[in-house]
Amino acid sequence: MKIKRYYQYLLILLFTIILILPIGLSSNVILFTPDRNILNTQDEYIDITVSEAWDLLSDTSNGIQLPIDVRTDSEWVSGRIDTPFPEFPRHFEKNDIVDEESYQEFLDLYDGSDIIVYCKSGGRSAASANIITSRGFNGTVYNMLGGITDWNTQGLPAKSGNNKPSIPDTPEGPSVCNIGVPYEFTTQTTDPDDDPIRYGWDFNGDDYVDKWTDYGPASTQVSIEYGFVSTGSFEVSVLAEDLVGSQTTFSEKITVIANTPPSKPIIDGPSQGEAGTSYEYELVSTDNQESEISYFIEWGDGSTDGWTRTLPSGESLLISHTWDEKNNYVIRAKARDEHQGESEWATLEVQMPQTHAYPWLTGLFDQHPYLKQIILSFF
Ligand SMILES: [Ca+2]
Ligand SMILES: [Ca+2]
Ligand SMILES: [Ca+2]
Repeated sequence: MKIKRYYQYLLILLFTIILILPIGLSSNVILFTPDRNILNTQDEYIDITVSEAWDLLSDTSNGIQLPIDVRTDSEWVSGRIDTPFPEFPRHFEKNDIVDEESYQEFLDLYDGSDIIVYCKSGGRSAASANIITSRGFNGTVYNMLGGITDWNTQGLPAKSGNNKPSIPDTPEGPSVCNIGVPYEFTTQTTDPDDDPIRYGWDFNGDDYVDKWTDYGPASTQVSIEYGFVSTGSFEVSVLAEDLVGSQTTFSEKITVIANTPPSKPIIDGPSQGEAGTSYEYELVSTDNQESEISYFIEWGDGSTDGWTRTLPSGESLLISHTWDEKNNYVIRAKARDEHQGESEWATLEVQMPQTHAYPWLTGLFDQHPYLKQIILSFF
């Protein structure tokens, strides 16, 4: 009975803790900013001064905030705030935030981020912040009071006008790729304004960007991974775009062959025999690009013949080998096409249970294979 009561107390204690815990937590959830009396929740935005914005944007240890300029295109190009990477300014016009269709684009870019909207003097940014928060944005929304006008008055860093980045360096990357495998391509460029840059890659020579990198600092080597999905010969080039949206033309092109390696070879030949006797094996593989094929064979006894001469796709290679010691061996063979695409390894197990003691027997056995079976059965 005593033990039962002990458990009852324990249960009551547990329930009490479970009941009290959320009350304790919820008292921390509602945060007040006493000086401005604004609730810090996701359906309200927070007004901040330009120097508060600068403190947030010049320091990544207080989190990453993305400044978003909501003024018109021409205002944005003529001048903008200058904050260090990765908290550099982006442009998304207020009218495109109001429009429900283009607002989806805004969400694709910024939902889940903490953002600081700004405009010329704070009117359009407040309206934008209001719309963003009313539409269920994930992340904290700050509105920069006084806009870029206050920012400039306070002497905070800004940039005016814009110059195009330089055409990116000719891409560096492999000249042959096996399809379905990602390969790395790299380039870099400079920007006269030292703006953050993103790179648009064209992987099929049609002068349309197939893949963009994220924005990164200028004058830094940037790589991208790409795997070709079909075979053929492709021209690869790259362009650069700075944060203002100014684009270069495409770089010089490099040619990449997208290849498939030959099929895993078929090894055909005896799987039993005797040491000291030479046996002949037939190897065959095919290649989708009808490439000439070379073979590499390991005989399982530590010896190899290296890469063989090349043969047309689908044509058999005849090659023979003698194992000196009686043992079980695994023959391994792979095929390679003229683009250095290598197949998987094929294997064949061979048993050499007998030493070749009487050479004259070989000739006899060749003529009468059943004799060999009979004699071997005695051992
Ligand atoms: Ca920050
Ligand atoms: Ca620029
Ligand atoms: Ca393209």
